[in-house]
Amino acid sequence: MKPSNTPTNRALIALSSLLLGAAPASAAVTFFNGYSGSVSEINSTTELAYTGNVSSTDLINGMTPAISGWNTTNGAHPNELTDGIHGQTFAAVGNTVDGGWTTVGATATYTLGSGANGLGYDISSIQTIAAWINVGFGNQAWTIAVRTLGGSFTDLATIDYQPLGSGGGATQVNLSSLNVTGIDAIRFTANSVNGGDNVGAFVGREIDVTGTSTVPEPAATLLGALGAVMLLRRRRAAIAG
Ligand SMILES: [Ca+2]
Ligand SMILES: [Ca+2]
Repeated sequence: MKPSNTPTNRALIALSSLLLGAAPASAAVTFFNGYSGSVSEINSTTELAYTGNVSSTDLINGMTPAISGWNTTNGAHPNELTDGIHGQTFAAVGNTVDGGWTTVGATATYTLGSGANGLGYDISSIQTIAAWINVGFGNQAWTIAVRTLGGSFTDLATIDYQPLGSGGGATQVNLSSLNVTGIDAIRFTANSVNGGDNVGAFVGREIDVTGTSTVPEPAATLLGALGAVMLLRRRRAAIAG
């Protein structure tokens, strides 16, 4: 946990924000079901500020998610969330929405499969970027759920980051040092932003999920090896005796 995200610091930040009348500087992130991690966030009034932060090599890059509820007006599509680029401003690309335009409750589910070791995947970090030129569409709020291999979806965390108010700009939230292991799918559900104005929607530009195939627990492997050594010793002792 970074010092800036301690409960005390968060409380102080929230208090100073209230006193100054400014938008909250911190993303509100809540972890569920024993999951934990570190949280950091940045925001800018410049729509394309985080163009260079997008990954094109993360675990879900290039994936086509199972989707429900998205707004696909003006070329918007949730596939933009995993295309490896941030996307341009509306007017620069023929009045096209170069991102995933949410509705409240819209979902994108990425199926990872069982991985190289048949044990699913460990997820170490998640980065979400939202951006738009105005109307608070650069704010973001998500519920993230993961499915353990052979199990069902359980909530990992909720993100609520709305520092832009009804203005333009970009937000980026990073969850890191996550203790997610053995999952075969991850689901993002869009929640309401902007106090419900603009139908509670925002424009996600990219979701990057970093992880690796789950490997067997080193402790279990070590215990297995120790057990084999003990067994050998007993057999040798029995033969010698
Ligand atoms: Ca994108
Ligand atoms: Ca990506």
